[in-house]
Amino acid sequence: PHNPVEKTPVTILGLGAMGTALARAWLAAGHPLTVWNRTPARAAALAAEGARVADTAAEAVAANTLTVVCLLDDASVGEVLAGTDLTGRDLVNLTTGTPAQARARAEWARARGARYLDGGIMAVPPIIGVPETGGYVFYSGPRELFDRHRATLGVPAGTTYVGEDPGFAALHDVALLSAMYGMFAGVAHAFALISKEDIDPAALAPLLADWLAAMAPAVHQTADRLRSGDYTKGVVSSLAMQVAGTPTFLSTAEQQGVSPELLAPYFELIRRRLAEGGGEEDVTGVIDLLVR
Ligand code: FVH
Repeated sequence: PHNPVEKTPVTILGLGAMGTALARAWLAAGHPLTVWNRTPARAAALAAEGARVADTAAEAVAANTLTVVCLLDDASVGEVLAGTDLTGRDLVNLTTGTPAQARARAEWARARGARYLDGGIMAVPPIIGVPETGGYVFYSGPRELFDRHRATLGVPAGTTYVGEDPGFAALHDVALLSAMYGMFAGVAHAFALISKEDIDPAALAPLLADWLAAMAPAVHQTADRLRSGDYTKGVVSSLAMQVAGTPTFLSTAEQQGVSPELLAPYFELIRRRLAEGGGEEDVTGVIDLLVR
């Protein structure tokens, strides 16, 4: 068995932008590293930095107990691992996918004698290995397996364990990124509104950023209302008031020559909730309308 005072050897399959950043972080921290990539040229720089380059994925997996996979998508994971012997291996899959893909991949790995953790990376390559940037990875799967590799997995980025269900890391990843896209949509609309005016986007930017940061804690109230089932609890801005304000937003968009296509679907949902009697609630009831 591996001496615990030594750094755990790691195998990485996939040397794209993210796999290479992960590899560099482990190399820099002194972990013996074996790498493999479909296009071998991408391994050359890492070899010069001390990584051992395997000729095949099977050879790379055989080299170490811990294998980290960071490939394009779930289909490429299936292709790459198809010819490998996973018996007794600890497989950590950081490839982005759906919760269903993660659950199926966990079962697939278990059937081949491997132990499996799934991960969802909340970071971009330049902040991997730079702890103060706050990048982290969601992990799900067996708690004992996560605890065993926690120190090693914590080298490139922070770690947040979200449960035994192997699909939960992907679900948390997609949930946070979905919220991010909603924010990007609002930001796009805001910049579009000022685009034909003598307003410097750089002057609006800090106002927008501060406003979004001030609004962000509202997610805790939403969680509180969802848990209690009382969507009227502590409501300051009622749904009725908010729906009454929607013509102002739509008219302003029209006056500024801006399409309402990003805002309109949300307004449609809050109007529906109002029509169903949710006027004294806040906007939490929209969640019930979304869940099929
Ligand atoms: N880069 C980012 O900003 C995001 C941040 C959050 C997490 N994602 C996910 O990380 C996975 C890898 O992303 P990446 O940035 O490393 O992606 P690429 O640079 O495009 O590299 C893709 C690697 O996958 C290999 N590959 C693709 N298809 C196959 C295949 N059929 N068989 C074997 N390998 C394959 C590719 O190999 P090659 O093209 O160099 O031969 C790269 O190693 C991803 O899930 C993101 O969603 C990154």
